[in-house]
Amino acid sequence: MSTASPYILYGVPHSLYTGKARCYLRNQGIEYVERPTSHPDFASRIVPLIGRGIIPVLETPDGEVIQDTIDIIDHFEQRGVQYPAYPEGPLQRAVAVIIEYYGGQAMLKQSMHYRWSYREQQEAFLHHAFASGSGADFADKVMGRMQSYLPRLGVTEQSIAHIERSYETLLDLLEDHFQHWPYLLGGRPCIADYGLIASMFAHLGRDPVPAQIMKTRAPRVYRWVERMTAPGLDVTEYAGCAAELVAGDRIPPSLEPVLRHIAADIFPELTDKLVFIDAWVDRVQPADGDPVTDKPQQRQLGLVKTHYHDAPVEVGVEPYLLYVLQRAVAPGLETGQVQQVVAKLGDYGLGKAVPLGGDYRVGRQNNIEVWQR
Ligand SMILES: N[C@@H](CCC(=O)N[C@@H](CS)C(=O)NCC(=O)O)C(=O)O
Repeated sequence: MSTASPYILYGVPHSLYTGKARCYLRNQGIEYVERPTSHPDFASRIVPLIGRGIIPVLETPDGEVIQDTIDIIDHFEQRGVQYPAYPEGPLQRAVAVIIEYYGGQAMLKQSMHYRWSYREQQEAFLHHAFASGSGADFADKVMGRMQSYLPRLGVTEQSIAHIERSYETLLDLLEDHFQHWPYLLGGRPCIADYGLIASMFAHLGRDPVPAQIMKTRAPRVYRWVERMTAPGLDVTEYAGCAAELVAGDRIPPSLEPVLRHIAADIFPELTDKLVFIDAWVDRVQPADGDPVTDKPQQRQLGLVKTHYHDAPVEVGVEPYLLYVLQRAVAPGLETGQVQQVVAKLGDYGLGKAVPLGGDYRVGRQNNIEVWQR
């Protein structure tokens, strides 16, 4: 047993983003302890440091406090890990980051819909989860707030049928993929798996209604969820599969339909959001280092009218999406290589998922998203 103080992960079992960080820690074999948000240190010490009530938060043995799943993962990537999360091949990297965006941002439609539109059927399960963190009275308040987010995520009467069809299609396509590979890009997890697991564990793989659909419709997908939450690589049924990504920067053929499905799901909404952010920056002209919103707990710049499949929706625009997607282009790639990657993404309808150009980026300072000019 090691005596050094381990990493501390503040989070809760039913939190989408805590799941992403937890899977990473477990898959990499990093020693950590998890503390719930009800731990006295969270309110007294961590929240004041982070500047907003948000999870997960990682505290390192040196006392550094890090919020955001990307920054948590990058903290370990920079120090070297057993299974590096970012593919070295530029196409695989771009695909992986786009899948990360899909699982962690775009799929909030699916995950929040199944969690809150079926609240009645899941009340005991959800109430238990939310009360464990914050007590019964507070649980009702938090649950009401979470449920109130649905319209701004694009979950409406008109879009719900599309959201459910999308979840079922994704399950069918992934079920086929996992016949061939234990992870999205081959024999070990990468940032694509950590992004997709965000929605696929805490909400869709765990809440009673969507988990039942997953288990009955797509057993191999459920096994991947189990695999992602297990320590190390849990790949017993893939004997002979090396713990490597597919060689030669290739995309596994069984993943290609998944990528086309993602394209059909994220456009035109993503483009409309990017245009909205461009226009906002043009109008407001934020300075380098300015926080992206006035208040740290506020995530959205405004609402944009767009479509989810053929349903009209009006959705909140989070600059954070740029923080995620800007990473699709590997650092140091030359223009020609970037163009090649974008052209190949175009084969899947994903060419416009990589935000290029513009005289600004979204970075992070002191655990808050800021504009970079
Ligand atoms: N970009 C953040 C998102 C974290 C996040 O949204 N966490 C949720 C729980 S899963 C939260 O703390 N929400 C608090 C709230 O909305 O009030 C990350 O990747 O860590």
